[in-house]
Amino acid sequence: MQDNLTACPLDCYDACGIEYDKGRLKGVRSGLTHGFLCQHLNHYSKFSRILSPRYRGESISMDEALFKLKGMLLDTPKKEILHYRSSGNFGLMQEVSDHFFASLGATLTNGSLCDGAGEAGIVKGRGSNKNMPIDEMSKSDVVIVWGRNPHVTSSHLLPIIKNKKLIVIDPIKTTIATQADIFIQIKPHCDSYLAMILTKFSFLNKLFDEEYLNKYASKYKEYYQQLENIDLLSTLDYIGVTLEQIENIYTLIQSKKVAIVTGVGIQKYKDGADTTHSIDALATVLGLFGREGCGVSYLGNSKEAINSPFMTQSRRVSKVNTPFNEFKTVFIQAANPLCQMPDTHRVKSTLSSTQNIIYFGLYENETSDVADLVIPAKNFLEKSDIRTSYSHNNMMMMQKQYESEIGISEYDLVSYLCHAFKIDFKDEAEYIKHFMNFSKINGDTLKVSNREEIPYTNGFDTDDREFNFPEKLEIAKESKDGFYLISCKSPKSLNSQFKREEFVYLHSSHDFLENEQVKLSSKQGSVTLKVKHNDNLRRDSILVYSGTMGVNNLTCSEHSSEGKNAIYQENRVQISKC
Ligand SMILES: Nc1nc2c(c(=O)[nH]1)N[C@H]1C(S)=C(S)[C@@H](COP(=O)(O)OP(=O)(O)OC[C@H]3O[C@@H](n4cnc5c(=O)[nH]c(N)nc54)[C@H](O)[C@@H]3O)O[C@H]1N2
Ligand SMILES: Nc1nc2c(c(=O)[nH]1)N[C@H]1C(S)=C(S)[C@@H](COP(=O)(O)OP(=O)(O)OC[C@H]3O[C@@H](n4cnc5c(=O)[nH]c(N)nc54)[C@H](O)[C@@H]3O)O[C@H]1N2
Ligand code: SF4
Ligand SMILES: [Mo]
Repeated sequence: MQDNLTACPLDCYDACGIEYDKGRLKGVRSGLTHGFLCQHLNHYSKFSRILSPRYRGESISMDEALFKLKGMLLDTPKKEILHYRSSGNFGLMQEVSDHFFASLGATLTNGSLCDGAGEAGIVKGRGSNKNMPIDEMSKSDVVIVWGRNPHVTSSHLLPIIKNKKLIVIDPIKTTIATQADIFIQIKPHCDSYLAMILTKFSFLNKLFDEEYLNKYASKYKEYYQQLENIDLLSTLDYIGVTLEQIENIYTLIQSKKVAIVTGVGIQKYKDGADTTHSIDALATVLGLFGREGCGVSYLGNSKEAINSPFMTQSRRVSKVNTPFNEFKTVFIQAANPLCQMPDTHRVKSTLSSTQNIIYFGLYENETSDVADLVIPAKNFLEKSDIRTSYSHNNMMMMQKQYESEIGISEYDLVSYLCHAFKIDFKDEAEYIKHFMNFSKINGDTLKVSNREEIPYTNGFDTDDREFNFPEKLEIAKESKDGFYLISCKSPKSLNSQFKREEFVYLHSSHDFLENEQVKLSSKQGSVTLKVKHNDNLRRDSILVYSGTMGVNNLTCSEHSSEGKNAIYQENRVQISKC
């Protein structure tokens, strides 16, 4: 492998391969990267980063910072130490800090700010979450983009789905929606109803493979019976979809290879698991699993079929409603909880009663602002790592490109701590080799071994290899007041990294002027933002991007009913003039 090759570290579906060329980053020509990167990596060196450690506002040396960190940990009872790590860098070696903190007897986190509700719904039906890899979509005829915004969050999907027939289902007329053969501008939070109606329509019109269903989903008749209780026309009217659109969908997909591409947008609700479960039920009835060019592509488990070499057993608290106040020392790595966790007011107040907040990251933000000890990390070009993706099966070496005086790598920081606390620890190369052992060479790419290229070819991963259909279906017509809050990803930022958004977007027909300051309020709290008009939105929805300062004042820290996930779009929002 050439020394100048590495991979993008960011929490992103694409996991691009990168060539480092005298200070410039270029997307590799081969494979899924197609020779281009997104704007975050094209401008990577322009974003100012934290250059030196500091303690309570004073700049200190790295040696002093490590010594302070050791002192804070020594002075804290083990059960009052919390390790809070998020996904600022997706390298597998980032988990090395879990090894230290778990071995020490500290508390780690579980639950998810991202895809957990959707995953729970998938596991309920299929028994596991094995993803249709995006390369498989080159064989599809029709792609249904259901709550994913590929021009922003997964642009390397675009060359693969170019020239395919497209159906887009999204409350916002996204760029991909403008290119679609059929676009359904669905009412937010209504996707499971649409999935049920589409499934009912398949049954009514005998558009299913009886032999396949008898073998792998034999309870389909019971499911159909339940769907019979759902009134087609009133439900369509409620969700903002016409019968003609449903018929057009079937005209387009009949006898075709169909891929459904979903994202996190559909599951940021209390019942988020029900949505992915209903979409999977539709995919099962249409016979999309285990067939070439067909399937459902969500966020797979990037660590599927890979064992961790690190100690990971520990007491855990939720990442969604973390009780920071129960801890004396909180070590925050690759995360900005003061912006990205739900219910910012709760996060702020519980964090304020801890004694030591340590922030270990690349950029200044709300969390580095309140930290007692700030330790800059090395960026991905300055350290060695290896990564996998949640949308394809490649494993990618992240080779160190140059030495730098700035920051410390996760490995070196943990090496110092393990040494100080006499915890077993191996050479960096040994850990990387451990991960490499879960790969195989396939042409010129390294792939994770033991993953099915076409998942569920021989049935599902449930006990009887059959799909479990949803039970107790109901259409809960909400009559909550206020706007639906859409809080999805911005092209300018990666959550709160890079260039951050500062507006609320809403339809111009409302009584608010462009650039006018408005107060948004929910039952959790409020935030004041400037208005930007966007007529690609429905009139009943407003959009505040992830990473906007104060957006999570509006959201609640309840868990989804299944999957222990944050539910960023559950609360309704009122708007008033300031
Ligand atoms: N540029 C950029 N790229 C990113 C990120 C970023 O912050 N910026 N973040 C990364 C991360 S952490 C993740 S998890 C992925 C997520 O990437 P995506 O899965 O694409 O997630 P979102 O952008 O949150 O939402 C996708 C779409 O869902 C739609 N949506 C919202 N609510 C609903 C609904 O009720 N029903 C339907 N059908 N659609 C709905 C939104 O309008 C949006 O178009 O992106 C990654 N890539
Ligand atoms: N309102 C709303 N809130 C959301 C979302 C939403 O769509 N809307 N999305 C949710 C989702 S899907 C996610 S995944 C979460 C993401 O939440 P976070 O993971 O907290 O996201 P970021 O804001 O990207 O913060 C990542 C941090 O990692 C640090 N970092 C980057 N590289 C490295 C490194 O190599 N080493 C170390 N030590 N640090 C590094 C950077 O300094 C940055 O501050 O946010 C969630 N919050
Ligand atoms: S598209 Fe995603 S993986 Fe590719 S360079 Fe951008 S952030 Fe990195
Ligand atoms: Mo995410």
